[in-house]
Amino acid sequence: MNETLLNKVIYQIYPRSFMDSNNDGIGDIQGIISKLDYIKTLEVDYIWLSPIYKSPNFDNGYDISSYFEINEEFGTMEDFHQLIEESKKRDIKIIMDLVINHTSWEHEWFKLSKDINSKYHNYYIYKDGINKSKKNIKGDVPNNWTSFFGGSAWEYDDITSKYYLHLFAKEQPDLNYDNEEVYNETVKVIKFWIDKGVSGFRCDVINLLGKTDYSNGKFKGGLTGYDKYVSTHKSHKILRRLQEEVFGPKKILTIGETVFSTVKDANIFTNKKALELDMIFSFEHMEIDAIFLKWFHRKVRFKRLINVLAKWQTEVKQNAIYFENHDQPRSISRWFKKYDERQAKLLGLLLFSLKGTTFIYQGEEIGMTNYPFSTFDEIRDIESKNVYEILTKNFKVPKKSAFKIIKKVSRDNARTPMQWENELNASFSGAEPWINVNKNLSYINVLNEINDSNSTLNFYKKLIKFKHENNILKYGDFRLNKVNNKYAIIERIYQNKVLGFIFNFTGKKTKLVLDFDILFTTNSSLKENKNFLLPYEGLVYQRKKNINDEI
Ligand code: TEU
Ligand code: CA
Repeated sequence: MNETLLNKVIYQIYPRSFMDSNNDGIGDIQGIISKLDYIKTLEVDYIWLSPIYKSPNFDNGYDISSYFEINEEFGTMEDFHQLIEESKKRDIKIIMDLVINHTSWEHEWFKLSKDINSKYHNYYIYKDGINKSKKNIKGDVPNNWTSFFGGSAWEYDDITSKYYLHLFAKEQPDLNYDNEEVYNETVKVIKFWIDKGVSGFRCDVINLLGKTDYSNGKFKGGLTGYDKYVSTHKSHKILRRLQEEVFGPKKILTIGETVFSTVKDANIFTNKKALELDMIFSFEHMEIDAIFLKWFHRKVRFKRLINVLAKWQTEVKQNAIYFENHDQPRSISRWFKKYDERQAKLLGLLLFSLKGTTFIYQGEEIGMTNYPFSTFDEIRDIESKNVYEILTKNFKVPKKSAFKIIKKVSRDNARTPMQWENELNASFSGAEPWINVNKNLSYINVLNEINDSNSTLNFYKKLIKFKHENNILKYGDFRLNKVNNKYAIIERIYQNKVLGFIFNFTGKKTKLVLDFDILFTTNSSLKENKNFLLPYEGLVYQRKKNINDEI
């Protein structure tokens, strides 16, 4: 366990949607710099930037066409240097997104790879169709693997007459880590950014790097072939090597995005004796509202959510705690229904009650919600578009129903512009933004909340401060004292002291019998001798002894 990380807070920025400095409707680096003072008021320790590298943006930067250049829309390398400098002045460290499972199909390597005699051909994964047919006939693909974005993971290439592998969009060909040269290129990329002053990397789908072999794979969670490429021994080996040779010596923080990982995997990735990654993002708590595939929703049960969180808390030593990021719908819309400030604070308290490094996604701290999409034209995300196409074309789902499925879960829900002020485009940009601003900007915005002492924003600031200062919150063991679909009591225990959190997930006032010291609640107007919980109220208490008492 890396104890220094246990009270750290990381703020994720999706640069495209954070702040636009030059009024072209797209967020950029100067925009981020202009908001560093705001971020400083949150007192977070790190900023994680979603990709800012050169990219044709099929997947908004997760398709990189040059690892050594800044996406022009976001600014220049100069701007990036300035960001590093200005962040340093404010004692905030920068974490970059490292996307090395795949490149863009516009990357120079991929272009050159089309020449089968070039060394770059072996940078990617080209295979013949099973019938070695030159045509992309249905069923002729090299194996049964499917893409995370729907459909086959293989795309036929006319120039080479072969198929290439893409676990994500066809515009994102997978790199071949059986080739030592690819590993070496990756090391160069990482070192380049470390030299620029970057303190850490959030490693995109990092447990998919090593593919065992290219035969047919098994089916799970909507994906075929997962057993051949999810958390394989090859991926573990590559990660241990990167840790030993690159990250470790420079004390670089690594957070792995590890799809389909189990608690067992997590303990392998973060095992101190053979360290691969400092911590990982797990997905299990993101699946509590899904039936089989994330597109098919089931009713949210808080008991299920808390139990999954509890499992990770008790079985994994080093956790990366998050409820939101650029891939997930907004938690408040997802786990509750309509926006309610009390619920935003309740979820904030739940997030901070957990042991580990806490991640906040831009806008989460002000309670931003899903976007009320009304037409398909408003959708920008490649995943949503691909899945819509598959649903309507392959499965003949009526357009209206397909849209209904997509709009709830679309990643675009998290990607609408940051709501700064109740002004044109939420003061994100003077021009029409690349994606619509949420209509609730008039009451959910930073400026409003700065001025309201009882706001979600001010509550988050309090939580971050609490996280930094309270040792029980930092070191304390996790214990689930009570849970059902209406309430939960989480306790953290350290040196015979107990810090407890009570959550009321219901809209009903509830009687409370508690004779411990109440530290604070989600409702700022706390009265002493509190003997009830308000609707959606969360409460923090502390007690000294009898740590085994039930409440
Ligand atoms: O995401 C990986 C991933 O598998 C999912 O989170 C994905 O977004 C989707 O939910 C699958 O149904 C990472 C990035 O966070 C994401 O933005 C990229 O699109 C993806 O990798 C490819 O680089
Ligand atoms: Ca801009």
